[in-house]
Amino acid sequence: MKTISRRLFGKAAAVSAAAAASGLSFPRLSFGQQPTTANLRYPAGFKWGCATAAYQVEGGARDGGRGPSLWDVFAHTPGKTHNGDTGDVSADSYHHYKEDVQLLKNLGVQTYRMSISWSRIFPKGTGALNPAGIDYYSRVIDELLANNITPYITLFHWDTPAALPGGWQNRDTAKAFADYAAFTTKHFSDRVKHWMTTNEFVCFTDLGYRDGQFAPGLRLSDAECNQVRHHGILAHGLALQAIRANTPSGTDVGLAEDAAVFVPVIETPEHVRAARQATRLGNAPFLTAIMEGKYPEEYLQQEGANAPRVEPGDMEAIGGKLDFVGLNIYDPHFARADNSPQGFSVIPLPASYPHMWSPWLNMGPEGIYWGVRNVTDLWKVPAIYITENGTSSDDVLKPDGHIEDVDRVMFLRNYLTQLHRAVSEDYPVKGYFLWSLMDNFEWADGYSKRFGLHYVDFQTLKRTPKLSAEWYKAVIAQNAVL
Ligand code: GBH
Repeated sequence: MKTISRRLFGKAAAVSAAAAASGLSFPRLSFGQQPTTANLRYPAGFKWGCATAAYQVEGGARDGGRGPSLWDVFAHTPGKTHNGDTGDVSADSYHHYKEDVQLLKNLGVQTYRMSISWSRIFPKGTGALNPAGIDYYSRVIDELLANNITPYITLFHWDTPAALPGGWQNRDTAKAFADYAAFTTKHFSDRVKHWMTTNEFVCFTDLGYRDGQFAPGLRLSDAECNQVRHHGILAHGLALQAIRANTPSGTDVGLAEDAAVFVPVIETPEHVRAARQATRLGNAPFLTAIMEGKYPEEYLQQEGANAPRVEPGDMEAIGGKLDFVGLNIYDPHFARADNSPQGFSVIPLPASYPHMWSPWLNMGPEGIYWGVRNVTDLWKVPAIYITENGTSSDDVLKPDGHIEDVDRVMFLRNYLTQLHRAVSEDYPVKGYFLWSLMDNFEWADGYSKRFGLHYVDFQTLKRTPKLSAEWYKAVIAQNAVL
């Protein structure tokens, strides 16, 4: 990767030449000249979008023949979610999808990342199809296309059909997922050209089966958890093969992964190398295995007898070539070079490290740049999308109807400024999906954390744009960070 593009270099040279001629070194642009944000313009054709996920926004949990998912079961189990909240109704996008497409249209986005609920298509995960579920997504897709919005669809955002025996402990679930992926992508292949297999392995494997904090709420051993992880990436690999076999050329397939992001503590070559190495090993069971078609030796050695059992053909499927890698970027880690055998250490964050309204959401705009850079430098991926980025905020709907989420705008402005650096250095970032279009069911946090550009009153289901929606609309219109 070039470290600085010719375009940027030319601009910098012109500015310093002008400064030299005038005998001034600062400021680079004097008052009344071109605004600085003009330097933060994105290239023509950059795709702006918003993201949501089926269980988080749809509601209609028992409507249209939908089968229950592990998240229905989990959320209905006392003590598992904040306040006992469930996705039964949520923002009720199942019934309000036309209104939601108008929210997208008003923002001016070119793309929308949504997910399909597996158990709306196959209520039991396998076997009998549910025509009403297919019809629902068909109408959503048509509505998007009629409004000039390109759908990017995730096939699995954690809502495993509850009827599948053993969930992700069972290798057959990976095969069932590939069958569902084959059917669904084939069925919609005339209208949908961009697919993501899975969203965030760690959240439906480790958090569900080892830490017990997400569905299905189990606390299994390391060996069992490694096997669940393997079934997760196997599902991705088998689905990738199935989609390739069932869709015409010109169909792009990727995934959406919250790869652990490592920022070098200081941007010097040794720490940059450390951050890259930390990225490779920190994502060993998931993205690294997928990008390299094998588990790193270091991971297998570390897990020893607990390492996953792998069958012949698994790693070939898992390592299948992707058209794009989707990165969900939130909180960063910091890596530094050291003399340990692995050559780096990860810095524990000081208690004073700033975070957003969700306590885990440490603020780290550089993470979006380094996430892109580390992944591209390690694996030479052809295209990257930021498939999620955004923040919760203590949004208050004031009597005048305004929600002034300046903290969300601050967060997004800084992340998009850092993403601009990646784009300027010619890293292959094609688009950005903001999480989220509207407030929704934030998993174990229920409705206590709002991530939307639109405020949802969960009693009346009224959507109200926040200040951040107004801001994002202006960013999209100008194709620049404002
Ligand atoms: C994404 O996960 C999800 O894809 C999306 O569905 C979700 O709504 C969005 O982020 C916002 O959270 O409770 O301290 O144990 C982001 C990665 C991994 C972040 C799990 C929260 C739990 C932290 N998430 N993590 S904690």
